[in-house]
Amino acid sequence: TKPPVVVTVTGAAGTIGYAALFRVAAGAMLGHDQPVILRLLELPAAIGAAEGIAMELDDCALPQLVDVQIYDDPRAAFDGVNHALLIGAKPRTKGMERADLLSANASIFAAQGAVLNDVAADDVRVTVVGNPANTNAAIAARNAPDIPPSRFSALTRLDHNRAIAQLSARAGVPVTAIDGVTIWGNHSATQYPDIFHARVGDRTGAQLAEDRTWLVDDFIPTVAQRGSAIIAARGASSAASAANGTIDHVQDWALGTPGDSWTSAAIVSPGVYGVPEGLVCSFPVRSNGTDWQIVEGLEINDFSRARIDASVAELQSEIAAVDALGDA
Ligand code: NAX
Repeated sequence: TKPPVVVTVTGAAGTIGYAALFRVAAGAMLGHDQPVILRLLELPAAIGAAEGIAMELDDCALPQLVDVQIYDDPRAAFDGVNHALLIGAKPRTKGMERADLLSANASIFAAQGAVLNDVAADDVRVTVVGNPANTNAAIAARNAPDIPPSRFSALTRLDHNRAIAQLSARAGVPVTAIDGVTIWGNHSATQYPDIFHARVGDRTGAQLAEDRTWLVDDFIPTVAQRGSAIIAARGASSAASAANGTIDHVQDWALGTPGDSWTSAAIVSPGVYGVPEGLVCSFPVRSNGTDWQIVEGLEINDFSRARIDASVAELQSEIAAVDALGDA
């Protein structure tokens, strides 16, 4: 059997953590032949809840789950970690300014990046889910000078999956008949779901995009504002679908994307597609099982360019706000 992989989940007792842990432990993320050691990192106030989750994980008697360990100390939780799922973050509370949210999270992710730099496994891969996810990932990466920036990513796979689901409904084709969708930019309302390179059954995304009213007034806002629609309907933010996106993201990263198909992930920009180097921006990506590779050479039309630029401008303003506050 393979040696176990260490997966550390922060915010493990939160709603996304709870939805993710059981599937990770059951082999949905790294494969059913891959033993896993789960490390749950939580704030001291949620350690009791994490202990309850560990009891439930025990009670599943899962064959691939080697051990469950609970921590409130990041240094211990990240020691030797292979996959860090950074889900825990400070939520935006009533009356909180966006700058305060950025600042509070910048402190958390700067500290976690520095600790990962010191104690993580040499092959560590980091997936940031906690919001503002892109900027949190950028902050973590720049506080981890010994870890290649390519090992840091932020989740836009939920947005990607939402776009596929909307296209499937629109075109009346199964999700498996859809490929070549891209989420560009920030995991926020400015994100741009690009279908111009997509294949949707026996049609192309470009053909569907000829209906500009649908594209502009329906498809793009439905995908970009899906999180708010879920909150309005459910009274709570996306949890199981966010956990599912996280698992899809890590699975593709660790096991590789199939064939020529691509997915979306926010990664540190090497300065392509007009995205300044160092920003953590969502791109079309493939994985060879080790690294994400940006799909290069896609033609970006004016419609797409304006929307990508707007989301990139938001990413720049987030980093500028963090820098102005001097927290990270
Ligand atoms: P919850 O509030 O249910 O859980 C968060 C958990 O994190 C809590 O248990 C808290 O104790 C813990 N925590 C906070 N700071 C921590 C720290 N410094 N170290 C360890 N644990 C810490 O939130 P949940 O609904 O699970 O959402 C988690 C994060 O995901 C939020 O920031 C949320 O905005 C973000 N999301 C990101 C998505 C994405 O696609 N990138 C989509 C879903 C979600 O909105």
